[in-house]
Amino acid sequence: MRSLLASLACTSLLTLTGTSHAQPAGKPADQGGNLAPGQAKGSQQTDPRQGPNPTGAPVEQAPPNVPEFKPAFPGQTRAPGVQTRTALQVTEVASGFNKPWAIAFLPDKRMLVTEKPTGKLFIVTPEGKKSPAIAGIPKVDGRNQGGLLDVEVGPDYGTSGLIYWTYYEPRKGGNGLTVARAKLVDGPKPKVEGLKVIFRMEPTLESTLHAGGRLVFTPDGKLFVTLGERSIMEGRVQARDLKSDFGKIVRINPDGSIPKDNPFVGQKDARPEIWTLGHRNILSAALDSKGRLWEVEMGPRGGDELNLIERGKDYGWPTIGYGEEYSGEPIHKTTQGPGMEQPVYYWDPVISPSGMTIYSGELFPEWKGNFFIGGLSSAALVRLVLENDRVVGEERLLMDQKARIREVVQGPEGALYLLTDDSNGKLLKVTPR
Ligand SMILES: [Ca+2]
Repeated sequence: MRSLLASLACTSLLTLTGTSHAQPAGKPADQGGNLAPGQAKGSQQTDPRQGPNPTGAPVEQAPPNVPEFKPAFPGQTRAPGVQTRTALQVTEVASGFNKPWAIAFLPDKRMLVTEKPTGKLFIVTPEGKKSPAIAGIPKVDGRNQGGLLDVEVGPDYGTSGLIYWTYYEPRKGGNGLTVARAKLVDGPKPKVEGLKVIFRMEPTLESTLHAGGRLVFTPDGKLFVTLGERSIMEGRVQARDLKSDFGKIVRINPDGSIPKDNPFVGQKDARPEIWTLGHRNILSAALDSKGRLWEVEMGPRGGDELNLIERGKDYGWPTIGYGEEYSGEPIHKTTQGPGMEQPVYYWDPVISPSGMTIYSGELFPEWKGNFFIGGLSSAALVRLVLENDRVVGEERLLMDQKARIREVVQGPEGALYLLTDDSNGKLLKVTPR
């Protein structure tokens, strides 16, 4: 383990990033127009969990890609900038991962870490020692955004030994996102056995893009799987089609069966696993302290979105949104539509979100309840402060690392663990200095 030079106070970080958003903390901000409805100016300061915020201008100062699209409500984008007061220590736990994608903690504090293109899964000790690749993981289609993606430790791991993972599966006629589970057999040469595929995204289509692939277990023992719409037009047009899994969040039981209380069970021409529809590509998803599911989805140019996920709802892609094609061509006629949900927040320009955790630890009391999102193109750890389900503050952390952040997970002791998206990807740990 070695400490990086970059163990800096966040206030210093902000001045070192080279972006123009830094503003002295404590300066009264003229951001009243950005407060959510019903919030009095300055009311945030009464909440001891969150300290003095907002403090400054929005962290995003670049011009929007789609200026003609306006927010649906104040504070839906460019929330006031906030600054973490705790000085941060960034420690490199391990490196040498080829485009690592996900971390999951075993009960003994070792970590499972996936490598996207190679399809390899490792066990990593808290000291950074890496096991040989776990044997028995099926072959993945590792091109582009496919490969071995998320991994989770089953809720009954203590008795069953079951782990769960997502991958782009090579299939006859194309490929698709698949979820498997198996028993982890620990030891010097770890392996999995008793493998069972519990879910296959349908239909099969040939695309190496927009895989989705995050897994989230709920306290009541269900499993959410986030699914992309494959990017190519043939897939995109299915994002609001209930006959297709593309662009959906699905909810299954851990054995792959379908919960009877899913919203579209029994509906003609609808797949019973679907929980919500109208998504583009979801690589960030997490539960809050109330057990509610939130996701941040990769949007088009100018259209990354934070959404609160509610049973059976339609999140509008590709009909509504705030972005445009990367070519500059329009996608949406409008940002709002009947029966379609508004994002709680959006980014224009985008952050390229991947990985997400809602902080519940004790190591950073000022971060309680805050959202942390990995930023790929933004090369930042994005922190959001929410009140009453509205974003009231945004911060970009660790920009001095100049790394694409693929994953953020809270460790058992309350530290944040990150993966950087690189052919020499690093496993980093963030603690108070
Ligand atoms: Ca949407």
